[in-house]
Amino acid sequence: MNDFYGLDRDLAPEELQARETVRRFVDQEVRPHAGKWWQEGVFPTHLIPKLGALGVFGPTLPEEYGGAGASGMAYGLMMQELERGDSGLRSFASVQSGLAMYAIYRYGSEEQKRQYLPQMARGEIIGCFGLTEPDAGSDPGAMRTHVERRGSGWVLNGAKRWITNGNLAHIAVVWAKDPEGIIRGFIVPTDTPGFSAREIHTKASMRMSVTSELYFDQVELADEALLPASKGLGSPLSCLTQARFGIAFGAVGAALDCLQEAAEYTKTRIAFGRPIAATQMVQERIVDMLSRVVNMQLKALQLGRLYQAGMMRYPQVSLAKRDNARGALEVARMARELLGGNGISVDYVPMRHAANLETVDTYEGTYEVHTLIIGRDILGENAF
Ligand code: TGC
Ligand code: FAD
Repeated sequence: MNDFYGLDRDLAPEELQARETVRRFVDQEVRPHAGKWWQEGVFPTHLIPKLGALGVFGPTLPEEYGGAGASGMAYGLMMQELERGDSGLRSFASVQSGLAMYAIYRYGSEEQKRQYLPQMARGEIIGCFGLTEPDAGSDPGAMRTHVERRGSGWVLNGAKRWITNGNLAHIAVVWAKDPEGIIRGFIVPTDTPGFSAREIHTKASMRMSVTSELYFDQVELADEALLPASKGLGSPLSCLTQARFGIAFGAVGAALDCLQEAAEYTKTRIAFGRPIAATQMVQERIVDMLSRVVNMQLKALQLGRLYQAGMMRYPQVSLAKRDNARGALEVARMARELLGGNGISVDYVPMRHAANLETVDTYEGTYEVHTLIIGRDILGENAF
């Protein structure tokens, strides 16, 4: 059922190996505890060095920067397995790899890359990525956070909201407008005077993930904090493309976990003297879930191929992120229903995944934002 269309045949041995290694880790170290951690609202920080050793942080980067030179497909499959455990776990890795590390790799100086990336790959330095603000989410170009010149350095003022890993991070990659109104990226060590982070504790979704508000009050930065190659909104948006790619795969993992549990449950749950799996309506529901999963797998796989061929365009990533996040949410809701009353308990996986997927459907560009990115691409009209 996990591979109904035989798609594993298209994967290279090292990609299958990467997936199996992370799958085993998630089965042993995450799934038995995920409901408890989620309910308690804690992120399992003790797993961070192990995740580093598994190679899930920056796997596609060259070895000199701590990566493994892995394929995009291997990266995607690792994200799939992490999200089978919990979206919060995948989110941690997405932000570390696709957002913070990628921003430094793509826009940083050689010194910045050597200073941060190998330690980030090992999980010794944790990063977050501050783009969204209280009044600028879908439209990040409207951000207010800004820098001014002071001597040879910079002074940063403003605030960010909904920042994953904010209270865990040693460094924040912060996007701010320079005196000319151009968006630039800065590496801000979180122990810099004037930086503060406040964790958001009211979430009914992504409870296993740390989400924070960041405040910058006259934060003085050396010129070396600037990511020198960053210039304009396209810089942070290019990082989002990397993370959205991982989400397209991750959503498959959450959906597979729900499908698997629902199928098992319906085979053993007896009502009216027979397993509910032996009723036509339940079978239709399970097949509808499988059909969505296969659609999601096909999109992720083709996106992986485009990534490897260097042909991936960001509207293509938008379609996969949009449809796979929404597809997984629908699968999780259907699974929840099939488990009846048990479906609302964190003793089972669907409700936790469904609640998490509400965030996945929203962050990294909402369903509507991606619809408009794709619409603009194919119709040539900007409808934002
Ligand atoms: P627009 O004119 O579209 O773009 C400005 C420049 O950027 C280029 N560009 C991209 N480049 C690479 N990748 C992308 N995805 C890109 N999207 C746009 C574009 O070609 C242009 O380049 P140039 O050279 O012509 O200047 O700017 P706009 O202001 O119209 O943007 C609109 C929009 C909606 C596309 C964009 O702002 C957007 O994507 N909004 C959604 C914001 C978002 O996704 N935020 C996510 C924050 S991070 C997060 O949620 C992390 S969650 C944790 C986790 O991942 O687990
Ligand atoms: P808004 O932009 O206010 O949107 C509200 C509604 O209006 C949405 O339904 C949207 O689709 C709709 N809308 C907006 N514009 C249009 C339009 N033109 N046409 C039609 N509909 C429209 N951000 C980071 O920078 N870093 C992070 O690490 C990070 N982690 C996150 C973790 C969590 C748990 C959450 C919930 C969010 C996180 N985010 C992060 C922020 C996330 O990216 C934003 O929440 C998201 O981009 C949406 O922005 P918003 O919340 O301001 O909603």
